[in-house]
Amino acid sequence: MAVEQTLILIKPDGLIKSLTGNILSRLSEAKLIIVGAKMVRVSRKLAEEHYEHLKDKPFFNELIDYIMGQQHNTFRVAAFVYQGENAIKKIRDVVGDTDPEKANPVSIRGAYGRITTSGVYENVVHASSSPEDAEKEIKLWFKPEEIVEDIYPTKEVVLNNVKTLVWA
Ligand code: DAT
Ligand code: MG
Repeated sequence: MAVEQTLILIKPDGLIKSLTGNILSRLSEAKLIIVGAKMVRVSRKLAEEHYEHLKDKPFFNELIDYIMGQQHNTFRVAAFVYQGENAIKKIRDVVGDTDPEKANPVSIRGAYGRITTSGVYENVVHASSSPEDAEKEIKLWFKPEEIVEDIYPTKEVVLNNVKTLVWA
């Protein structure tokens, strides 16, 4: 089985419900290692790039507001990169179905998610769904120096006279 990386986000609803500890405990059941972790203030640009594949959906604008923290008045998201064999499926199994009502009740989304009256799935966490998505998402949310393993090729560029490592 291949060693994979996957991006996990604890969304604003997970943070205001004080679920960070519970979620990390549940994720530890997958027996993976954390290779990156930080708090992020999500810009509109980052949100729109992250959810680019959904830009034609009727719920897109609300989804962007949600991940930015507008709905919960808390402008932060916790971001993690987990690594290990079969990491993407192992994490998606613990996280549960996208729709909190369909998700297994013992999964993170089944236990803690809800559907708002306007129809947005507030499903507490994000988890990458394929190796291609994971690579795109990790490169979007993290700089190479913020990951403690060499996971993707990098290159050195000069920015404002300073040598900086970026994703190749
Ligand atoms: P996932 O987060 O399980 O990978 P996705 O990438 O299809 O699911 O969608 C991203 C987010 O968009 C999802 O976490 C919640 C929201 N969403 C998806 N489908 C939705 C729908 N039919 N109604 C409301 N929100 C939806
Ligand atoms: Mg997805």
